[in-house]
Amino acid sequence: MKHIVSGIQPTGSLNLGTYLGSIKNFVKLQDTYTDHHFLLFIADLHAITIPREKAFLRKTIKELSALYLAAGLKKERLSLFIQSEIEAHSQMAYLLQCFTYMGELERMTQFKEKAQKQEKGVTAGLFTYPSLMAGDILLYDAEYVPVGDDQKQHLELTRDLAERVNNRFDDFFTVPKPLIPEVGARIMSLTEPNKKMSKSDENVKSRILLLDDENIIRKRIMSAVTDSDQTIRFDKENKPGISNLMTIMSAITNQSIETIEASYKDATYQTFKQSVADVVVNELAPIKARYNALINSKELDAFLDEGAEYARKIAMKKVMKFNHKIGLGRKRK
Ligand code: ATP
Ligand code: LTN
Repeated sequence: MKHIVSGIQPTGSLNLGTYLGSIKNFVKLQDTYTDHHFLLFIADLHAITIPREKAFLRKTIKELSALYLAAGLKKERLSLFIQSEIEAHSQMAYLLQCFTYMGELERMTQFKEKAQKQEKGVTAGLFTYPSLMAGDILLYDAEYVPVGDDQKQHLELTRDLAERVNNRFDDFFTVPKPLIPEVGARIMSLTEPNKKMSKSDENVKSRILLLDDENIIRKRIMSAVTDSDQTIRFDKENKPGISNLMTIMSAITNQSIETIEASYKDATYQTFKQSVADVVVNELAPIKARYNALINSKELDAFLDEGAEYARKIAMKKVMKFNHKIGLGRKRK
């Protein structure tokens, strides 16, 4: 079975950026890659590379699992699981660290950015994070890995690691390809449209959370930072705020940017923002309803158990094979 693999960190309440760049994209990809099985997981091992409160982690892991399932993915071609429940992820991370060069990790922009933001000590886990991520992907011989723009560099490292291992130990890993959406790969902050919309931004007005109330969603969009030019035109450089709202509309409705530009040629910013708000509210309402039904249900736990079982079988086999391949343990007759 061919696999598509991706993960999201339980580091905060899910926002529109992560939803459009990631989860909604999975929904679309399931219709395109109909002969692939999707392995999607909550990357909790990644989340602890920066200190987090225990209660916060527990809550966020659960919320995120429910949201994944509420987003409309086809369950028959999906295994949803929690990364730490599959021991092979930690094992593979260690093995791959022994194939990763310090220089490679030092070049990672995400590490540099996150290390800079850390007030207290920067953990070794944050530094070796890309090896853990490479393991997540290589364990399942993923053919494709859908991610947002910011994960490109990690994907390149994963490919390099796979090729390095393949050159030494005849083709052992599938070299994965990134799948970066054309529209929605980077949804920007509503208050500072040159920065990505992020769950960790201190300013709550910068984002829309999937479970926000309708009036909050409308308020955030109506007060999104734009420019004074009053024409609805896509120009990321000079009109980042309006371009971002157009991207949001396009990612939800599947209309092209050109179509949106044409439809709102004579509209005011006020009217356009109202339409964007309508589109977002309509998109999120059914997700929220399904989420509320799922969050405390047995169905969610059962689905996560099933997902873990499927993933564990594949991952354990692969990591044992890798141990063996590189000469660890005893040779079995
Ligand atoms: P944050 O920086 O917001 O705390 P993160 O970058 O650690 O979060 P994850 O939740 O791990 O985000 O990201 C899950 C997926 O969503 C990744 O593939 C990432 O590229 C994508 N993603 C995150 N934010 C955005 C965004 N604003 N626009 C598009 N895609 C995004
Ligand atoms: N590093 C990613 C989350 C992540 C991931 C993965 C994505 C962890 N492991 C494997 C794709 C495949 C992030 O921060 N967005």
